[in-house]
Amino acid sequence: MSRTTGQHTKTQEFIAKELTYSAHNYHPLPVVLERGEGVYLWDVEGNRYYDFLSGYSAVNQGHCHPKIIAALVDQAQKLTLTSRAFHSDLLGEYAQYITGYFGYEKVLPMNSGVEAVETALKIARRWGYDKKGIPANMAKIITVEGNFHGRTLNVVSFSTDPSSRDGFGPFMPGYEIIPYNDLDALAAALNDPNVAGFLVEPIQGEAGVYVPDDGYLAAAYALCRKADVLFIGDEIQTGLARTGRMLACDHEGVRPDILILGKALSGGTMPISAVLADDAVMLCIRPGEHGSTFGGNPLACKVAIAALEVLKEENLAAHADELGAYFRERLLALRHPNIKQVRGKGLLNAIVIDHPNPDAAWELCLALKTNGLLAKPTHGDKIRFAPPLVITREQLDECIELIKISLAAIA
Ligand code: IF1
Repeated sequence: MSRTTGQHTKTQEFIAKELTYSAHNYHPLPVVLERGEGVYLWDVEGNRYYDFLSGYSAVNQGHCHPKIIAALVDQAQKLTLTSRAFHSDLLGEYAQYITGYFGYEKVLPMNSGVEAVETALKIARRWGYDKKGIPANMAKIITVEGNFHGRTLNVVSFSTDPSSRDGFGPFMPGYEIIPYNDLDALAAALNDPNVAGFLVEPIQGEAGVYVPDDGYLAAAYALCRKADVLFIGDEIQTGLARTGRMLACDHEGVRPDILILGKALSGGTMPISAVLADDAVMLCIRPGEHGSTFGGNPLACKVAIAALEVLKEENLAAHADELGAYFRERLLALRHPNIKQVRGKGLLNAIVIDHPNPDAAWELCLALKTNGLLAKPTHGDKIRFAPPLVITREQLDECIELIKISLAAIA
């Protein structure tokens, strides 16, 4: 069955209804999905696709992973929410499990990724005042150009992406933006005694899978230690086995002072995020000073434990490491004139398109869709390739062929 839209009223009907009643805050590929299983998605026309976006790395375990869905369904029939006004029988169990899993003393459970980022920034500021002695309302956080940490007004206050930031002022003060992958700039910024934290993605996802130089994270961490500044690692997209280690920071042996997780923490079933830190940092937040209605709800606790168990049981970090290297090697071997660069770590990869047509990346994604693979451009000329980590070598080989024949469409 053909995958070209325009000839299918069902797809058009779904898109038209969405355009009529839903905000136009995205420009999706013209495909309407109704089912997912493992690495596959099916659209309303019955076409099957390889998912090479994985919900922006939220579906590392594969769509509708049986173990995660079983945990979800089981708990959903018992108790979904108590609020934190009362205790539940699962928060302590989950908190013990996830802190032991990553080696921290405490977890603060939240829901979306940006809520966890906001939480981490509040914790860092509070630590700055209570423990570092920064004067009231003077705490600064260092962030980097090309960052993406979510879409709240505070977080877009330090975005350098006009489409994330323009038109949403006035912005939150207290942020200094330095170049990414630039240790001299970080060292200079850390001279300010009012700096409480350094917020960074180990690999910049939205910027188009921008991998910093080897040693950058370890050197940045050392500079933060020396300046008594908290290293805040946003592993919402790079964490949970995506880059070939459980955390991207593990490639350099860096243990963030504050670790932020999200996305695949639920296996793509529901919003679950977490902030991890040791007592000296986390206990700066006292009862009643932070929270959220759904943060740490029993359904999320049960689902997150299952999602984390799957990562280890299926050895997904090592699998991503091995297949990611294979994938990049195969892409490079194409020696395609329109592929300027192949970059990434584990199964978080991207190609940079070199083509006179500014819409070439989008057109390539349309051709990929027609050929049965779903991916989306980021920032114009880059296409992120991030399949679920459960993909097999044989499936990857098939996807390389699909990419190859699709490249002919933009040649
Ligand atoms: C969109 C990007 C990816 C993230 C990192 C925090 C968050 C994200 C490193 C916030 C979220 C999502 C958001 C989604 C598209 C997607 C995205 F293109 F926006 F940048 F993955 F690269 N830190 N990323 O990647 O987590 O609140 O969304 O749960 O907003 O368009 P969230």
